[in-house]
Amino acid sequence: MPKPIFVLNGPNLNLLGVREPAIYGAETLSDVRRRTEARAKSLGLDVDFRQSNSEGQLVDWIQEAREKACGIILNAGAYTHTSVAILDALTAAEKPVIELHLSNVFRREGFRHHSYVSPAAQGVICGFGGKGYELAVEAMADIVAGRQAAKG
Ligand code: CA2
Repeated sequence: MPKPIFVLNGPNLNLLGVREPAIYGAETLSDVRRRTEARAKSLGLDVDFRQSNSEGQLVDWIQEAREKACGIILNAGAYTHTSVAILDALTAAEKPVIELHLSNVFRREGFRHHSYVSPAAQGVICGFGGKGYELAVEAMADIVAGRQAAKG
């Protein structure tokens, strides 16, 4: 088994399924975790799924990924739109990164259209709710196996 994919979730995502189902869906973060783990297992991969409301904790986990992960799937939540620290950590990690959002951020407020994460990411998935986590695992499986189709 290769190193796990770190699936990192940022602030307020622990509220999934509890508030604002019209935007983020009815699934809880535990539901999303289960479907992510199942998809990874079906592809022969392992995931390490985490959530924190703290920017520094996310930076620490991204640093940890440099040694312990084969890649990083990151839903940085609102830090996506504010955090140079997370961008710097992702760049330093030298691992494949997929940026992920439940909602289609481009259909929402203008301040969500800019991402500090995107320059460090191989690709971005948004707008597919919890299904996006499965899509991200599939894409990461291809990247890790050297099968990725496009290079940006
Ligand atoms: O669509 C996404 O996944 C976001 O990363 C979610 C962030 C938002 O700031 C980004 O622009 C897009 C917010 C996560 C908050 O999650 C909640 C879930 C349920 C209830 C309230 C907040």
